[in-house]
Amino acid sequence: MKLNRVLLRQLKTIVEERLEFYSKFNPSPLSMQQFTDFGRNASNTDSFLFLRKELPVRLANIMKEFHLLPENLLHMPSVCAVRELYKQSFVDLLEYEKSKAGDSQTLDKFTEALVRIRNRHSDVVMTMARGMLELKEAHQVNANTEANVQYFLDRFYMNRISIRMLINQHTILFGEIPDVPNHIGCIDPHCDVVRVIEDAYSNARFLCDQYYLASPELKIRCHNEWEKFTFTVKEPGKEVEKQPISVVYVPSHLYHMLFELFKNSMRAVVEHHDDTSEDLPPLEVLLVMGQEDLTVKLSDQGGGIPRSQMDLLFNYMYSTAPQPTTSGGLDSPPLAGYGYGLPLSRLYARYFQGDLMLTSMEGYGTDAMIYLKALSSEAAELLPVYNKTCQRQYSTPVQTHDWSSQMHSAMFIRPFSTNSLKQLHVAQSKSLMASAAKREAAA
Ligand code: P4A
Repeated sequence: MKLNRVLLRQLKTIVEERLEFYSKFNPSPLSMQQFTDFGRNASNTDSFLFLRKELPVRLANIMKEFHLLPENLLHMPSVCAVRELYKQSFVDLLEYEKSKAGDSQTLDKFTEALVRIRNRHSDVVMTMARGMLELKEAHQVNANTEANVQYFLDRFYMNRISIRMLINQHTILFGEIPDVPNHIGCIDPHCDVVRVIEDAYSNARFLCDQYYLASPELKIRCHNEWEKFTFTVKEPGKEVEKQPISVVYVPSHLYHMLFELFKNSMRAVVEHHDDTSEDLPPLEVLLVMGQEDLTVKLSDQGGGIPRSQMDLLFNYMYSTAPQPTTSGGLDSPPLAGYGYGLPLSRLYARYFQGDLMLTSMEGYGTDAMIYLKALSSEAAELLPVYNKTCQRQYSTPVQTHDWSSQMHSAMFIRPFSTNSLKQLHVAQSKSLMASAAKREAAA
């Protein structure tokens, strides 16, 4: 017995042993408030000491979870490539396990290593999407595999969002790039929500105009329930200057969600009204600050989608369509990206305990809701944990037959072609964001 264990131990490489070790820890979620407190007070060394443990823990937790995926998916070249990246980054971080913390050379090297890791992983979403394509081409994908992939990718991308958040905070606070004034790392403690809405709208509108030669207007309404609770003395007859609705948040995350929703709404509206010369019905945003939630509702009259097809919009397997071979031609729809806009946007919302939901009325239009926590102390990271409960998820079959049904599951029938889901330019969004940033810097 004892000999056996010794042999086993020797067979394992050091990396596998460390992976095992770190995967046994739960990730430590931070709240938005902790991020800002930490960002204001912590030293480079404090941050180093936290991250040299927390990053390996988060990496190890998701690397272990890869093993629960169906065997045939694990053999896809793109999935193998991604796992190699993760292993490499994990090894890179092991170098700092025992290094002396106060040493400024170590701190600089650590920050550089984080930048390298961030760059190494920049294409992971695309590579994993390619892995899904490889799987679809090589194998028949059944409902269980599809459900496992959905479950895994939500957790995998959430883990990735969280790791990038930690790396961004550290490198912005302690690296070479100058900080944005009044921001704490990538967090804006007074993120002006209307500004982000207008920014996302105008960039989506630019793409829409370019592609469809038309775009719907935007109407924004705000309601600040909080104003009732702030005891400012209002002099009669005098205009009380309203504070813009703001929240402690990562503006780029909010932008990402809104940009995605605006593109979808614009597309639906323009395509639904393309046979008439009537004015397009405007998009309507209602922004409400409550005591617990900050809610953004985006309503369009784009014709809506049937209830049965709602889940497909968030389905990774379904949204992964092969790139049309004609792409790049003048008449072809703009590069579709991989169509992960909605599921990823929902993860961004959920990451800090918010959510993103769609409700549609087929024949009329769609309402999209973004919920954010109004209080930074309640906006804690939502992180996947590798444990028994999660392991059970992968082995539980999706279909339980305790309700009568003629169809097995609407989810796994493909009622409309993926080609009908043309998307607006995702590829251009990066350059747009870059030019928006430049404009902001120049202003
Ligand atoms: N109706 N409503 C929406 C779409 C259609 C819609 C749609 C045909 C479907 C796919 C798509 C973009 C739009 C909407 C707002 C949304 C989501 C869907 O937020 O009006 O591309 C994937």
